[in-house]
Amino acid sequence: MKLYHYFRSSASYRVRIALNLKGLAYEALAVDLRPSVRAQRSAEYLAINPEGLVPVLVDGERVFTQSLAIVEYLEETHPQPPLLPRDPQGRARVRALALVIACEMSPLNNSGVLGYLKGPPLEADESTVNAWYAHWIARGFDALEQEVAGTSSDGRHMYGTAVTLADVCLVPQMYNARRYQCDLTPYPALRSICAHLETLPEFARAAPERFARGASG
Ligand SMILES: N[C@@H](CCC(=O)N[C@@H](CS)C(=O)NCC(=O)O)C(=O)O
Repeated sequence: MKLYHYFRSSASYRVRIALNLKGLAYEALAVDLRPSVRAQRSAEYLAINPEGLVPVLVDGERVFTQSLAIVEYLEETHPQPPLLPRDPQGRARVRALALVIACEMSPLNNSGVLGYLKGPPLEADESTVNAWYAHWIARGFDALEQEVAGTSSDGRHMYGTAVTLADVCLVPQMYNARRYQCDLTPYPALRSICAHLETLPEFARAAPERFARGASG
């Protein structure tokens, strides 16, 4: 398999974690999202993904876009270890936790949105952009901190006692929140879940630092 990704992209980070959890080898192909490069808008890349976004997973002749669709594709084609509970209620709960991050937080703070805030016609200054970022992080994490009190069974996972799709989404979002220096002190439960997950080799091997420009991968 091939993964088009960017080291700091949280959506790419999710897929890297899922590939590792499923024990799948992949070739990582960097798409440079830096504003000075914008490789995601090149004709070559748009021919692969007209959405102009990373990640993209290529499995044989098939091209898959959208990180959660990719993770669910991996779940269906490689069911072990499962990233969703067996029962429909549990599956709905885990998907809801994941979607708080993937739909309510991440899309408001992704590089394209932040770039639009900074550029014409809005031209928001750095403190305004940071306030925007922190607002959406707080709104999502406030909710999740309360929700995991009812869904985590061990204080080490978002749901139950095993890694799920919700955990795959949490770690990249926490990474980004730390990068933007958001105040995470109100979220002790999320921080302790994240600290545990980051000790797992499948998460550690997916970390942005492993793929930063100049890193060996
Ligand atoms: N909903 C998409 C979001 C993908 C996304 O926003 N990717 C960002 C990086 S995290 C990107 O490619 N940004 C480039 C751009 O907006 O031009 C997913 O989950 O895959």
